[in-house]
Amino acid sequence: MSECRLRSYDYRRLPTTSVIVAFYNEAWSTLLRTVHSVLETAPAVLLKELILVDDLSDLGHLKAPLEAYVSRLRRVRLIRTKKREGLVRARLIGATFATGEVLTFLDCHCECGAGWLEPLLERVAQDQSVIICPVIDTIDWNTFDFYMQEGEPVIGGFDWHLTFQWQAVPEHERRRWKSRTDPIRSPVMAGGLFAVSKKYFEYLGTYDTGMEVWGGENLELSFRVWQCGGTLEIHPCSHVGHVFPKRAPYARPNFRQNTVRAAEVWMDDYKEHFFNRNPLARKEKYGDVSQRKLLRRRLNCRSFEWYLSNVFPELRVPEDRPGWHGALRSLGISSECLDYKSPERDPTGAHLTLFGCHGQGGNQFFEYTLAKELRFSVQTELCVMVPKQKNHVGMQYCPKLGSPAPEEMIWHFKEDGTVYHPRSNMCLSAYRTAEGRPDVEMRTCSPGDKNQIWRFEK
Ligand code: LR7
Ligand code: MN
Repeated sequence: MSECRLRSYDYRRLPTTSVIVAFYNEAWSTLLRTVHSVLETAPAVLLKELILVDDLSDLGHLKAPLEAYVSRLRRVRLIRTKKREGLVRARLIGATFATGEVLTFLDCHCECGAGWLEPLLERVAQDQSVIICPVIDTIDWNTFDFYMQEGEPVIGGFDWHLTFQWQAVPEHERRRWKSRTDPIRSPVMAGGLFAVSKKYFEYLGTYDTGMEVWGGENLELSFRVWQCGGTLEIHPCSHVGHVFPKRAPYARPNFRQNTVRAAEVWMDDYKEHFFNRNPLARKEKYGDVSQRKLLRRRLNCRSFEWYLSNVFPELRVPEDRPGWHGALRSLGISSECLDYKSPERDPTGAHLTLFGCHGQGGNQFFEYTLAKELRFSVQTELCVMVPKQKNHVGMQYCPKLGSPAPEEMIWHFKEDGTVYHPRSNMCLSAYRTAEGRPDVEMRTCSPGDKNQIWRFEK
């Protein structure tokens, strides 16, 4: 943004930083591109060192060749872990070698935009309790084209499945700004790219070292900083590109376990909404979190309820009334449950079908609300509906928070298990297509027809 280019920084007033990059089996080119882009963009007076942490990679080029290469670079240190630590502990090991006042974490396949570092350091200097992230631009994994986020950046959010997602800046946040270059508050961070005062990071309890390999730590740190009195922001004047690979280069088996640890420590009773949607998470062995709970008490942190109403009011809290949420099993074709098919998976645009009940929530989790909607909420809130003059079943964005649902989205889920749609005067029915595939459509209600009986099950 032109406003960003006009800003100038007094380096003598900015804190120094150590950039920490943990990596596991990264390609030579992307790793080195990250290193050189930091060295070329970070002002030498601000960059104490760049710490590379090899998390026990086994690729040959990361052994002697990498060591020889970085030994020629000033300010770059290469540290190797003795066992596979996972990104959380690998980053923390890197941090123990940091001599800068601010820790700046990056993934190992990044390219820093001109002037990315100064706004981050300036923000930490202004307020020690801010965790500040750059805008994350996309580097295409295939062509390595750089896609810059133009204009207003997106911020971090999540749904009740606890999957991270980007979202638009809400109106109340925009009203808070004085200029387009103000930092933007974000409910959560993507995870990999941020700067934080070393002292404050330690005060906050760094990371949950019980988290393995990949995943969950970004939500955990985000909840923690907000609930324990700090702030999480994105600086619109700081841009860093990140390669979003087509496929993860390593297995990520601990994702769910890590997420459960975050939920157990920070979400209070709201964690139930997550567990309802992810029954496997409820059964997950997540280890000991007593130290993290102790930390939460010691820092006198706020409740998740406070977080929801003050930091993320856009997130609708589900009702999840007993007996009115879960998988919707058909009595007629009893192996089958109502199943959401994303636009990528269903080019017909119906988005709703039957699929073998798998008991794992996800695409089969629906919620019947007091407002008589049938809601599906992965990423966005979708409501089951019947388009005017049609007997097919579809999905559409639910009404905005606080607005009533239009007639097309109103259902009477009766005690006898029929799901009646008053607007069309028809009932939700299971049936088999000509090819014998189970599917759903709207049909005239016929009492006693098992194909029109549905049961919520956990
Ligand atoms: O066992 C491991 N040891 C490591 O050192 C596993 C990974 N790592 C390193 C890895 O080499 C990389 O440098 O840790 C870093 C992150 O791993 P990625 O790049 O495979 O993760 P990602 O980019 O797919 O995932 C995002 O979510 C992760 C959740 O654990 C981390 O927070 C990542 O840092 C994070 N990346 C970003 O925020 C960049 C923007 C992506 C988005 C959205
Ligand atoms: Mn990454």
